[in-house]
Amino acid sequence: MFQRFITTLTLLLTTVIIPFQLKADCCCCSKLPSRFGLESAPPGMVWIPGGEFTMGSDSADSRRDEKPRHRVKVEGVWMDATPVTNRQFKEFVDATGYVTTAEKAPSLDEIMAQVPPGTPPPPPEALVPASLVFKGSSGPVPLHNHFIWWEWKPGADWRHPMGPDSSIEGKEDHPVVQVSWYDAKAYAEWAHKRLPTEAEWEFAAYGGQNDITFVWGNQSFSEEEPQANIWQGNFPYQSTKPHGYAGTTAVKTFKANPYGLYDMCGNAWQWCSDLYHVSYYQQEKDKGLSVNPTGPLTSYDPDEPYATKHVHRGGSFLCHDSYCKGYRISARMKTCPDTSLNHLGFRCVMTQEMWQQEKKNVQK
Ligand SMILES: [Cu+2]
Repeated sequence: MFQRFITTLTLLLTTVIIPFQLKADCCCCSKLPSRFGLESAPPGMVWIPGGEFTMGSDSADSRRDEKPRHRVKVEGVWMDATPVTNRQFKEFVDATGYVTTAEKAPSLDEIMAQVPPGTPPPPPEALVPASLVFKGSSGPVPLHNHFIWWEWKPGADWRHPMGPDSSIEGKEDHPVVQVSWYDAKAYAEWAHKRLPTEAEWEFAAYGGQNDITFVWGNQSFSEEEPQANIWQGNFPYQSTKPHGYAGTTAVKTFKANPYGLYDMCGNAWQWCSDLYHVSYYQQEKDKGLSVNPTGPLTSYDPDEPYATKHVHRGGSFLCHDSYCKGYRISARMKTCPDTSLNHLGFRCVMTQEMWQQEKKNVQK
């Protein structure tokens, strides 16, 4: 159940990574009364018209999983104009008492039932609520091992994104981070929305201009006049940004794309509903035009072949050209659904049908 422990186990035991089957723990019920009034658009959401586009990239920067480019058609959908903020997530937690994955201690039995016989148990101090926090490095490091700059930190959660001594005070309008895929999904259900599919997300990020590399166009990132909150300086040890490398910025700090979407690039990664499979795009291309794709049926990441992962998109304040260039529109990233990190959040979508239903509920 606790995929996030793959990381811990990898760190602590340097052991074999094993598959965990994950169950969604849903806290919500879709038959709640409408949370909306009679507005003509769902509050805080913008209409993404839908259409046909070319998904993926075969540019020199693109990775294996972005290829091949293939044709996709998506239906129009309402999308949150910004990532879900700390303020919004708090409303959800206050209303439901929801406890996020990072706030729950994993059980030793659950872990041991899922590791190969003979695997030594993790030390008891690892079996506490904890999450992954970026710690950087003190100097240049090889960029192929991300365990160097991430730390499993007890007490890190959405209210304490960098660990127990940190807080979100003054960050009410920052994207919520340290939320697992399950947490994001639970929020979406409570809000009568859902997570976007990867195709919906990418279509929306283009803002109607399918031939661009970055949300702002084709010009490279400018350190002098930054177009988004990504890493500036030398990754992962030296940030030249005035606010240091510690984090997120308030949503809407940078310009919206033509659809009115903010933070589709940098700041915090955003969970999508799809599972991750490295050859998914090839499967999609083989099918011909793909209509409203919802992702592969199984997950496969060659980096961690036994892990089940979901996709997230958009890049974060940690993205840099020297490492991932993950802030390109077509860039894909993947994480286990019960893992949370201090650079990973989400936004939601709502179909026209869901919105019509909300309005009917109000009229009743
Ligand atoms: Cu990145």
